[in-house]
Amino acid sequence: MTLDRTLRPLAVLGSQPAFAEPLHVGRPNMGDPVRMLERISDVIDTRRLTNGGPYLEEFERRIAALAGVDHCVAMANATIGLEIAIRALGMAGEVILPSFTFIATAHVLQWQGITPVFCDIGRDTYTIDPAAVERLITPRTTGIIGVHLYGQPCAVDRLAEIAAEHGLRLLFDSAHALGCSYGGRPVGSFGDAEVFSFHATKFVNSMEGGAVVTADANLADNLRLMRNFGFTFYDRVSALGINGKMSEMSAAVGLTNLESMDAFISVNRSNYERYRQGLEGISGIRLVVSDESDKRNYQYVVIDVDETAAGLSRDTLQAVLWAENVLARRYFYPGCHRSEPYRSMFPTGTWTLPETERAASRVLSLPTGQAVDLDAVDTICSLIRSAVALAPAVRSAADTRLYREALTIHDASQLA
Ligand code: T4K
Repeated sequence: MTLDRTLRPLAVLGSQPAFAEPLHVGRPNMGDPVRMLERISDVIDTRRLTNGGPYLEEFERRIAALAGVDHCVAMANATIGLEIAIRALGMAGEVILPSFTFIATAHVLQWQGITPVFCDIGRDTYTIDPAAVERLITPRTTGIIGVHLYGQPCAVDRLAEIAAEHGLRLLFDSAHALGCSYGGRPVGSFGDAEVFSFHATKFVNSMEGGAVVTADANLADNLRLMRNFGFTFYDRVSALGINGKMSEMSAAVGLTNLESMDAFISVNRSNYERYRQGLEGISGIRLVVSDESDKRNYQYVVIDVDETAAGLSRDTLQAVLWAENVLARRYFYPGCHRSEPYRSMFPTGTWTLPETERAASRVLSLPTGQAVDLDAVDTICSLIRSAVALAPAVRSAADTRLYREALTIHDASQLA
């Protein structure tokens, strides 16, 4: 394949946007529509809507098998899954987690009165730095939450050693890492438990949904109890619980989408490869490469923008793309520690997170998945190539009305 390296006119410089309709990061993938409708219609016919049911049970069996563990407890979403897992594991006091993650990873602690202790990430891995974890352990620490960011597993072995040495619980936020593996072992089989997300924006979705997977039978029993108000029988409540249940409709959708998981990965991988080729040689633009020695789902295509080498900042590049209707996202800017309530709770200088700050100012997620074809990827790459080639003009357009309009087309606050 010969790549088209010709430059494109840019909307921020007065041309028409390259795409008439927005291209999103997180547009849902959908499995076989016939199977999907059959199952949805079955849910309606049987009137088995929630509180357990055949689709939920089958979904749990399939996810447990994928994760290589005996137990899967499906949840309404990953956020409630994390909350319930944290409580079931008895975490309290302080828990160490990366700041460079989606805000839910921090909120699930704070929501339960547990102090989140923000840890830095590795420069190349974007995942929690085990050496930094060790420095943050205090007598109040009860656990560590690692996040397999962008589907790249954390240093699970080292984290397990640290957890064992200090008697800490180890939980993984695996929202991005379904179908990935580490050292040949599936993600889902590490730590005390792991939590998947099946939110609409995840590459396998159940519309809203999550699941806690674990090898520990007692923990699984506890998770099931907590997920359903603590009920052990019709009118017998045996423990404190909440409502974390996944509905049958979600399970039916999740199950159908799961059947297309390999097809979704294959689309993601083709897009990722095409981005890799199309972005090659653009000064200051580096594709965050998936470590392919293990299984990956290629759900996130992320670039790192070196402002000095590219001649334009990550935020300027994002504005250029938004003006073209390419809604690239800054996952995960600005880092949890710079978001409320944490920004106000902790005085400036509490955290030393140089790699987090660096990553948060440089990364940009690009659209992929079923809704993005290779031609669209080619166009996006050529827009990025053109923005870098025309960087002086793009920068000087930054003060013009056109440019400001580009910033406000969608949600200016996203770009603040
Ligand atoms: N831990 C980590 C590391 C996570 O990334 C997440 C969630 C969680 C925990 C918690 O998992 P859940 O409790 O959600 O199961 C989105 C998602 O809401 C969130 O689930 C996800 N991470 C995060 C990375 O992204 P937003 O606010 O950035 O998404 P939003 O609504 O802007 O959607 C992105 C784009 O996707 C939209 O511009 C349009 C498109 N879209 C979205 C939805 C929901 C559609 O085309 N259809 C849709 O139904 O948070």
